[in-house]
Amino acid sequence: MPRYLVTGAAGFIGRSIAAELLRRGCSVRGVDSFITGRRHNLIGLEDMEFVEGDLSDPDVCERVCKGVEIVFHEAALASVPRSVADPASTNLHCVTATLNLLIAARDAGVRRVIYAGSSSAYGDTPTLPKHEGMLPNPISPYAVAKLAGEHYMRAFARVYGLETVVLRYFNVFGPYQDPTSHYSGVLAIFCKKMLAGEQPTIYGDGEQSRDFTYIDNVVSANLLASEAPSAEVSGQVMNCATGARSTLNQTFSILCELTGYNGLPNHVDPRSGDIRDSLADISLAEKLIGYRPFVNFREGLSRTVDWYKYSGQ
Ligand code: UD2
Repeated sequence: MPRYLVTGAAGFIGRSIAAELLRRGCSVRGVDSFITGRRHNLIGLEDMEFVEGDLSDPDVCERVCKGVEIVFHEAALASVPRSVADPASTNLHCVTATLNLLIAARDAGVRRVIYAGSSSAYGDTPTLPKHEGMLPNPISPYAVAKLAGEHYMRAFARVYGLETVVLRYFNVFGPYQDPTSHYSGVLAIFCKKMLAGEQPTIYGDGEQSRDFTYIDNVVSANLLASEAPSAEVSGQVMNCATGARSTLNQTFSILCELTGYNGLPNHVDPRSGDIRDSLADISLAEKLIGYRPFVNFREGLSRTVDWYKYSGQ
């Protein structure tokens, strides 16, 4: 029986966690519905037991939790604009699916669930950096849905004694992120377009900022969260980020250097549901699990551009 379950294993973050677990010789089961996950992300994960299924179906949750000790719950419909266009689907695949998974995990005797939270929980408050003691203030249906999942994690820790850890991710990017949907993360879209010599679109003036976080940092945070003593981490919520921010305009300039693109961006109206600025205080994760981002933004961008260039994706 596999010891680890990764949900959303054909998605960008899930496949990256699964790959690292396999590299460490762990036995891993993955589940994905392929709503946003991609079959070719499973290439290289042949040693993983894979189940195709949708976590909004409780039977799928029951099946995949069987015999597992630790769950990395990465499956979600991750996009603010997608949730604005279709809040019910976001609720189904983020909230209902998470609740189903928690119930199945509890019933199967899973020891710990690590949950992919989102920095969107903080909303558009002016205070920077965002720290976990701040009152959540979600402004998009996506942010509400991801925050609801966090609350379920804490409630299941409290009420049923399931160990749960929430990592609030700040704009994760890197290899394997899907660049093909207009709901994709901005850096995946920009890398793909600019390498192809196509003009990227910036919503608004480009002065909005993000704490962009390279995937390897996020994978390491997950493994640390899985290994930390229960008394330190169970029921906790902690930021997972770089702890530095860049505006989209600055990011565009760096990408011009890295990709050789020499055009201008196309500025259009700001996007509905968007947050202006985002920056994390990462001291809690450092204290509780020893997390430190070891790949900075620029190095991460450079690796990401190289990956899109040479992988043909
Ligand atoms: C939110 C969360 C992030 C994660 C993500 C999942 C915040 C601060 N961050 O990311 O942690 O949960 O959702 O999807 O809430 N943009 C352009 N051009 C494009 C695409 C995007 O200008 O072609 C802009 C967009 O308007 C936004 C910024 O780039 O201001 C980042 O957008 P995104 O969709 O990559 O991520 P975001 O911040 O909604």
